[in-house]
Amino acid sequence: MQLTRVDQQKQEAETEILRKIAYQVGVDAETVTAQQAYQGVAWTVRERLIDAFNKTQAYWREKDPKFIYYLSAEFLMGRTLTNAVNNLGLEGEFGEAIRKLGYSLEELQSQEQNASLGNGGLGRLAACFLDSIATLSLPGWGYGIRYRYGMFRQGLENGFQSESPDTWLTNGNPWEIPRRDLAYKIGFYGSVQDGKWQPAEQVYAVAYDNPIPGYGTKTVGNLRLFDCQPMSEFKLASFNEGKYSEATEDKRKAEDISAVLYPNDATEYGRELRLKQQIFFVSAAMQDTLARFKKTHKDMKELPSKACFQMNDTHPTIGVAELMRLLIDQEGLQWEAAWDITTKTLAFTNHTVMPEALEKWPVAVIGKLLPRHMEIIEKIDSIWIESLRKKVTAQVGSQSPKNALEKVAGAVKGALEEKTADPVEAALAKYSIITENPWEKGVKLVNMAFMATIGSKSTNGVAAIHSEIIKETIFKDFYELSPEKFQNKTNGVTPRRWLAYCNPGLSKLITETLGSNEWIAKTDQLAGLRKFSDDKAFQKKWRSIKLENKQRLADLIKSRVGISVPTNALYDVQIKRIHEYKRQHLNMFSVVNRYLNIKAASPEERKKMVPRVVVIGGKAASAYVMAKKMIKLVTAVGEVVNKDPDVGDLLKVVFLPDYNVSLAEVIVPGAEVSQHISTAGTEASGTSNMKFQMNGCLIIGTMDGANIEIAQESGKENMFVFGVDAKDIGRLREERKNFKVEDPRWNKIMQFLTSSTFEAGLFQDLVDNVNDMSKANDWFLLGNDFSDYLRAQDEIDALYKDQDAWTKRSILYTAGSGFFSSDRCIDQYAKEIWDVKPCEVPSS
Ligand code: 26Y
Repeated sequence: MQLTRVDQQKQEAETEILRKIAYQVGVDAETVTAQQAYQGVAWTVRERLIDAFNKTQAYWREKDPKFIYYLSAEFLMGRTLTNAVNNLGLEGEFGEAIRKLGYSLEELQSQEQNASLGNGGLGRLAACFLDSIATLSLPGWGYGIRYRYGMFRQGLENGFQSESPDTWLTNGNPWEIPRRDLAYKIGFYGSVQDGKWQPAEQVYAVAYDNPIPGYGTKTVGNLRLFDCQPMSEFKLASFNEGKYSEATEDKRKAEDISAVLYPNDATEYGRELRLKQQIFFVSAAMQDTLARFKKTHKDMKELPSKACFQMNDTHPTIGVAELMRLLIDQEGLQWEAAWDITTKTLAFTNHTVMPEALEKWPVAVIGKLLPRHMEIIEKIDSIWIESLRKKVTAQVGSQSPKNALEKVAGAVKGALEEKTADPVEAALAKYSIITENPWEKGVKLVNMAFMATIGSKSTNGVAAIHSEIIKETIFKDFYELSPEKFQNKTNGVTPRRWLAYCNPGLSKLITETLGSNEWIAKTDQLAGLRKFSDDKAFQKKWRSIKLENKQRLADLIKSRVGISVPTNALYDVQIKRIHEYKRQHLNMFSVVNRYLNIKAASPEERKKMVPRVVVIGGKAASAYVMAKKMIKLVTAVGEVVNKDPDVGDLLKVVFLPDYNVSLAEVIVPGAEVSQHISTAGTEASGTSNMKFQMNGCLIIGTMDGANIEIAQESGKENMFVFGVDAKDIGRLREERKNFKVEDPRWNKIMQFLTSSTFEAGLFQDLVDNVNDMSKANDWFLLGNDFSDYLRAQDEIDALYKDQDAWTKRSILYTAGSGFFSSDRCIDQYAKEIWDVKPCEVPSS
């Protein structure tokens, strides 16, 4: 019998997988475990990936297009199997073979370790960006660190967070290609003589390529991660002398560099290690890029037409000095030429206005670890300040100095008003990269964000409001000088992972309804769902898919924390890093309020209440005491509520430990309302809000970050908006000292949290922080937003009683989410910052 082409492909896939199971995994197909089957399938998919990867890279070498290099300390990739199978269009071929082994793709995928090489939003954004860069066939690579241990694993001990190492590489990693022959030298310490740096220590950065398949294209991009290795593995002489630890000391020290993400910076060694990591991957990335560039180009001046480095927050910004060093010291360029190239090749994204996250390295630390870079930074700073001084002087001329100075920058005006003795110098100091530490006299710091802005062609924020805020605050003076450099690029998320693959039920319904699956690459088409939002039959289908997803989430909760949650309750979710500005404690105050209401209600009244399951997930930074206390708040309140027979199924409070990408892929589709309740002006953008929106989950939120644009796209009237306005925050913070929350419910909650229900004093500090203005100032304004938040919560309950009205809104959320595809975002970066154009391998 003649086999059809499809059958033939299926058979080939099966044969390949069985070979892998036999010879790579080394087991019998009859007795294969889920992990072994996963390995067999993954190593097979890897080959398909590499075929397409090699073709793409060869094509790009031939065409020599301009590349974008995305420099990021974080890449929160999650799992690869499903994404690779689907993006490569292999589900048909592989599905049957997997079933024959006795498994489903989902079961095999659950065997894969998450690649958690990131903390949160910024790292996941980088991962979504790689997906879109490949999908749009843009020549581009990501560059980062191959951390041996990713984001710590979170457990619970007595309701408190516990941390253990993330040993994600223990089963091997089928998704990477080690390039042991591709290693770059990275130097540290030493001295500079005659402008030449002699490092006292050197390590190797060894490349590992991680192919990134685009969707609906043959393009497979690359994430190149570097592993740190010593120059010499082993000192045999030391070993023979019986100095065993000395024999391997270099290896251990080198391996520290790529060991963990953000080593604790409480010690000097830790701080140095962080800076070592930064120069490590940035230098390797730049050396790698220049080496490729030089194969086909002689003149370094062409670099800006062939490469753009996007620096993801301040972590890679030592790159400004590194590119200058490479161009001057290695390539022999003059300062001016090198500066011209650098400022045309680099671009910078800011992701936060939180002062503690804006890196400032002590001059002493950089000077010791990277003496040549420090020299370069000092020169950049002095030339920069000199150029400003010239502008000021030129403008002073015959005019009154005050007016002339005002033209140069608002900062001068401030200095004049403050009646500073020398307003020009005072104003110029505000622009300086090197500043004195306000908390430690005599200690000088390098402001990395300032250096990045000065050394880049563009600086962008990540949501409309955030991009405005940075122009008015941290970069105010720079914005006034060069407004044309400042841009907004509202974040986006990949609709493949965050809708098509994580929510197959909804995805199928959308495809059927719109008549094709084109929406997966053209999310604008989701707007076509609007006209079905009132259609009762469609609403019913929409709801039944939500119910299935809620069941999946309920099963997950049961298996992870042993709590049974009813599926007829409203699923209310807040998942993100735990932080005071994100206000998980405000959420818990409302939970306590709900609990007290249930307790006080009659049986009749209870019947009218809408049952709620509140799910909170997220990790607290290991040194962040208050965030850890907030986790305890969730678990402790949960314990009281969940076992109270008066409450029954009316309220369940769940803390899901070890929140990560693959957990989010189950939580997001199952959520009905999600919370994005940061103090206005503090959350740069948020990206989980977009994922929830895509999956038709309603949002309760403040007018902060991308919530504002989500409200524009899906209708503000459809969002549960509350809270004070970002523009009032400054004033309200000043008025806090005399502020008192008048709402009686607030006091009841504060009393409850400090009552004997909990261990004596357990939440006193948390309560004092927001409630005792003699001790603290409620910096994140929970008191100001409290009553309005509860009002919005009541609106949620009321609407849920009308399931048709609720479902209509849910549909309108998905219909309005098209703008938040990372494809749209990356298209804007490519056109408005990078000047990089698609270059797709032609179909052969
Ligand atoms: C160096 C250290 C202090 C540090 C480590 C991690 C500083 C910052 C970060 C990470 C920041 C981050 O994840 N920011 C988030 O970026 C997202 C993507 O743009 C935004 O959506 C989100 O609002 C922002 O908090």
